[in-house]
Amino acid sequence: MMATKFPVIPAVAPVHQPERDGGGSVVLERRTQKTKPPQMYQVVMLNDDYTPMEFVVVVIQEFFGKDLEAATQIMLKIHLDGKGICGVYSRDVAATKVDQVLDAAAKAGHPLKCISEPVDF
Ligand code: TYC
Repeated sequence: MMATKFPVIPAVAPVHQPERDGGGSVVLERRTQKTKPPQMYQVVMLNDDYTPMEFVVVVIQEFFGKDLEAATQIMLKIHLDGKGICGVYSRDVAATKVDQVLDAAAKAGHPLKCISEPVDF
């Protein structure tokens, strides 16, 4: 006996098919980017009239990983402009750097201050 020629209809239709671009390639669906890079924080050191320059240079070397020359340049910028950026970090690391600087300054009896703030503040 001959098979009947009824069209075969799938019981469940596919929900999504990748689009074809006509050239034999599969075009993946474009999705909008959902993740942003994390906000970064800059540690800003403030000038004062009392903290010795040498102490500031040592602190910048010790806590911000700068060599003597780079630390001296940052210190002089702070001295001349009133403030300067010592480094840029994730929020937690920046907060730890601020704590370390304030702690070292307080222990040495200097009024040196620094803050962290979002980059593009
Ligand atoms: N202005 C200070 C002085 O003349 C030096 C200094 C530099 C202090 C940078 C703080 O963040 C500072 N001794």
